[in-house]
Amino acid sequence: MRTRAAVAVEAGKPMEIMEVNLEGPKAGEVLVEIKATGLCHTDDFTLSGADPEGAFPAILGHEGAGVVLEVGPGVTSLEPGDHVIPLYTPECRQCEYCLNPKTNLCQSIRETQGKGVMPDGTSRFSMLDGTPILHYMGCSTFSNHTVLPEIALAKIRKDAPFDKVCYIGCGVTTGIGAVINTAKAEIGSRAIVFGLGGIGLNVIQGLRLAGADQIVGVDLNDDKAVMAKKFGMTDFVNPSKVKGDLVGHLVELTGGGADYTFDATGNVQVMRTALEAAHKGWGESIVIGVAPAGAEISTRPFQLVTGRVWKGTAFGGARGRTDVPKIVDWYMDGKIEIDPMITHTMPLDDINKGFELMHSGESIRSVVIY
Ligand code: NAD
Ligand code: DAO
Ligand code: ZN
Repeated sequence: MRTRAAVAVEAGKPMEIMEVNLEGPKAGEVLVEIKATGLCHTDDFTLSGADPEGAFPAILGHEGAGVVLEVGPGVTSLEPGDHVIPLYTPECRQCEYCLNPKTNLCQSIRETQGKGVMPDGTSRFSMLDGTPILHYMGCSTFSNHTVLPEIALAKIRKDAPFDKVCYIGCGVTTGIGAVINTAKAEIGSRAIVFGLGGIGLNVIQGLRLAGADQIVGVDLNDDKAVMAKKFGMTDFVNPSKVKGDLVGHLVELTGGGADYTFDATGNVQVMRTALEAAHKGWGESIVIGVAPAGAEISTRPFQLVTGRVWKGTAFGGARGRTDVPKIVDWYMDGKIEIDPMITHTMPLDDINKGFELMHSGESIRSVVIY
C-alpha cells in the first residue's frame, strides 16, 4: 500500500513529508493505522545526528496510538479493529529478560530493531523509487500507517482518545514508571526532579501518585514551574539563581538530601548533582535522560561508599503489553492527567514546526493528529 509519512532523509535536516510504499504484515506482524503521535526529545536527538545509532533515511516517531488494520500469519493476540499503542520496548514474555522480574528490557528483537529493520532483517518501508527507508525504535509513528511485531503492541480500551493516550507510548509511562517501578518511592518520600519537560512533569505526577511529601523541581527555565506546580511540585529551584553550591542548597532544602532524585535533562553534570543531592545512607538517584554520544558520568566513589545509589531506567521499567493498558485505565479513571501537558497539536504537514516549538521551550508535548 501507499501511505504518507514524515521521512528523516538526512541528519540535521527537516523531515520531508511524502508518499511512501508500505509492505503488508509478514508472519507475527501487524499493520496499524496511526491516529496520533507525540513528538519526544529522543526523536529530535536522532534527527539532529547526535544519536550514534541513528541511520537514515528513516521514519522516526515512537509515541503513537492507532488501530489494527490487518494481522499477519500466526498473530493470535490482536485482530483488526483493536486499538493499540506501539512499544519501543517490546514484551515477548518468553526471553531470558522477560522471564527475569528485575528488568523490562525484552531482548527478543533487540538486534534487528536497533538496525532499523523488522525481525526478518528487512524494512517494510520504501520510497516511491524503491529506496528502502529504515524503521525507528521498532515503531515509526511519523507514518500514517506502520507495521510492527505483535509483541511490540499493547492492546488498549476502545474509548480512550488517541490524541491523548499516545503520550503513554513514551513520556507518561517513562516518568510515572521511573517513580513506581524503578525508585519504588514510598509514601512520605522527599524527592528532587531535574528537568521539568515532558518527562520530568510525569515524574512529578508519579511522585504525587506515590504520596511523596516534598517534590522539588529544578529547571533553568522559570516558565516550566507553572505547569509543574499544577502537577504536584512543592518547591522550585532555578540553578542559575542559586548563589553558591547547588548541591548544598538542595540538601538543605530537603533536610539532609532527597530520598529519591531523578535526572530528566540528559545532561551529565546534572546527573552528578542529582546523585550528590540524594540523602547520605539511603538516597537513590535515577537517570532517565539520554546523554549525548560519548558523554560520561562521574562522581567521587565516596558518594556511593556512603550509601547513595545510582540507577537508570528505560521506559520507566514498564512491561508494555502488561502495564500500558493499566496506565490507560488510570488516565480514563482520572488518577493521572495528560491533557494539560499536550500544549500543541498539528497535522503531519506541520511536524517540523512541532520540533521548533520543542527547541524554543514553548511546548511540553506537541501531538500530530492524522
Ligand atoms: P524536554 O526538552 O521536554 O525537557 C528537558 C527539560 O530540562 C527542559 O525543561 C529544560 O529547560 C531542562 N534543562 C535542561 N538543562 C538543564 C539543566 N542544566 N538544569 C536544569 N534543567 C535543565 O525533554 P523530555 O522530553 O522531558 O526528555 C528529557 C530526557 O529524557 C531526554 O534526554 C530524553 O531523551 C530522555 N528520555 C528518556 C527515556 C527513557 O526511557 N530513559 C524516555 C524518553 C525520554
Ligand atoms: O535493550 O539494549 C536495550 C535497549 C533498549 C532501548 C531502551 C531505550 C530507552 C531510552 C531511550 C529513550 C526512548 C524514548
Ligand atoms: Zn522478551
